[in-house]
Parts: sequence; structure tokens; C-alpha cells
Amino acid sequence: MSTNTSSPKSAGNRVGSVQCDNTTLHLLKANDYVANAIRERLKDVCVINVCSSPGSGKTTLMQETGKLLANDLNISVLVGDPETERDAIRMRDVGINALQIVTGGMCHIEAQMILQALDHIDITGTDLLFIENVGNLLCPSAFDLGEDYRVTLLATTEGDDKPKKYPRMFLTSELMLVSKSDLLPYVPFSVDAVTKDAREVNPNIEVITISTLKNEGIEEWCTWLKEKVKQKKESRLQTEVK
Ligand SMILES: Nc1nc2c(ncn2[C@@H]2O[C@H](COP(=O)(O)OP(=O)(O)O)[C@@H](O)[C@H]2O)c(=O)[nH]1
Ligand SMILES: [Mg+2]
Repeated sequence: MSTNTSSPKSAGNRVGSVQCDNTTLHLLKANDYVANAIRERLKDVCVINVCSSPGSGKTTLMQETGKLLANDLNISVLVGDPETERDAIRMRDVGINALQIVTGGMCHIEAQMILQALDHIDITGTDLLFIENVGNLLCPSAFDLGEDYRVTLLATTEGDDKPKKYPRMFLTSELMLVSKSDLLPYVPFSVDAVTKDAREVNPNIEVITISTLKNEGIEEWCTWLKEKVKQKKESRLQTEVK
């Protein structure tokens, strides 16, 4: 633990902070073993772990994506929530193969939950498996679920300061989706500022601004997905040839 208790007088606007040690890190090693087993089991499927705070628009986006790509890709969804089957029902309502993972109050999905869930859903023929994680910008970032890519949504209503406050989520994501762009005229949120902060945390992160409600950026998102599925299939074929 380190402390920074500089007085406000000597340190500009600093108020002092405590940097706490993380004593749970070694527990995550067990999760990593399971995640690698999932990666082995799902080597023919492109797996995308979708993260965000609650209410950023994950389920709405999955529903729309499933409808738009119905003729291009075979999509399945595992969706995690502390309680209820509501989101899986929303997916099934639009014809998407889906299973709810009820975490029983846990604030994230762990790899062993995915392994359990895979015994209860038929994903034969699936090209693209979405894992909609529990709404939380913090805990899910520590758990590898055997995914190929991690995508984090950040809604314009949440404030543009989140990448620096919750850096691990953005550090471990390949793509940030700035969601609810239709609300930009009404909220203090700068896409430029959030992109700059996210890239200071993770220089490689891609950024797409979307509104599922107004169909903005959705084509770019779907193109990104199709490219990732294609890349996964190609790399799989190359491994088979070797
Ligand atoms: N304004 C706006 N609202 C949206 C958009 N996408 C989703 N919502 C709304 O945001 C709320 C939360 O959406 P939901 O998909 O359940 O979020 P989740 O908790 O991240 O899965 C719902 O009331 C949606 O109708 C969008 O693009 N624009
Ligand atoms: Mg949801």
C-alpha cells in the first residue's frame, strides 16, 4: 500500500489518496486455466465478451445485431445477470439462440460459469458467440472468459471520464463502442476526449460511435464483427493445414 497525503496547499488540487494492494490476483489463475479450456473447446467459434455498466445498451445492441446479421452469421448469446431471465427472453424474442446465466448476485461472469452454460445450450453451427457480461465496468475486466475479443460499451450518458477511472476494462478491450450517440446533443460528453483518454490507457483500442436507436454506426460495427469472424475461420484453417 502506498499513500499520497500531500496537503492541498502543496499539491495543487490533490486531496490525498491510498493506493491499495490487490490480494485477490492469485485467485484469478484458476480462472485462467478454465478460460484456456473454453478457448480450446470453442476454437471454431468467434467469441466476443461484451462489457459495460448496467443500461449502456448491450442487450438492445445484441438484439439489433442478431436481426441485421441473421442472413450472414449464425449467432448465439450467453447473457449474464445477477437475477432474472429477462435479457435471454429479449434475445429469443428476436429469434436469437440464447441462454441466461444467472450469477446469483455475483457482479461478473467467471470462466467456470461459461463452461457450465455450454452444457445447456446447443451452439452447433454457431459462427459468433456473444457473452453479454454482467453490467459492471470493474470486476468483469479481471476475468478471462476464453473470448477472442472484448468489446466495451460506454454510453454518452455515463460521462466521458470513465476510461481513466476504470482503466483495466479499456486496457483489456479491443474495441470501445461509444453508445447512445443520439443523446450527444443533450449531455456533456466529448467523443474526442473519451477517445483520447481511452487511447492513453490502451493505444490499440478501436473506437466506433453508435446509436442502436437511430441506427448510427451499426453498419461499421457489423462490418467489424464479420471481419473478426472471417479472421477466426481463416486462422483456424491455417492451423488445420499445419
Ligand atoms: N437513447 C438511446 N437509448 C438506448 C439505446 N440503446 C439502448 N437504449 C436504451 O437504454 C436502456 C438500457 O438498454 P439495455 O439494452 O437493456 O442495456 P444493458 O443493460 O446494457 O443490456 C433501455 O431503455 C434501452 O431502450 C440507444 O442507442 N439510444
Ligand atoms: Mg442487458
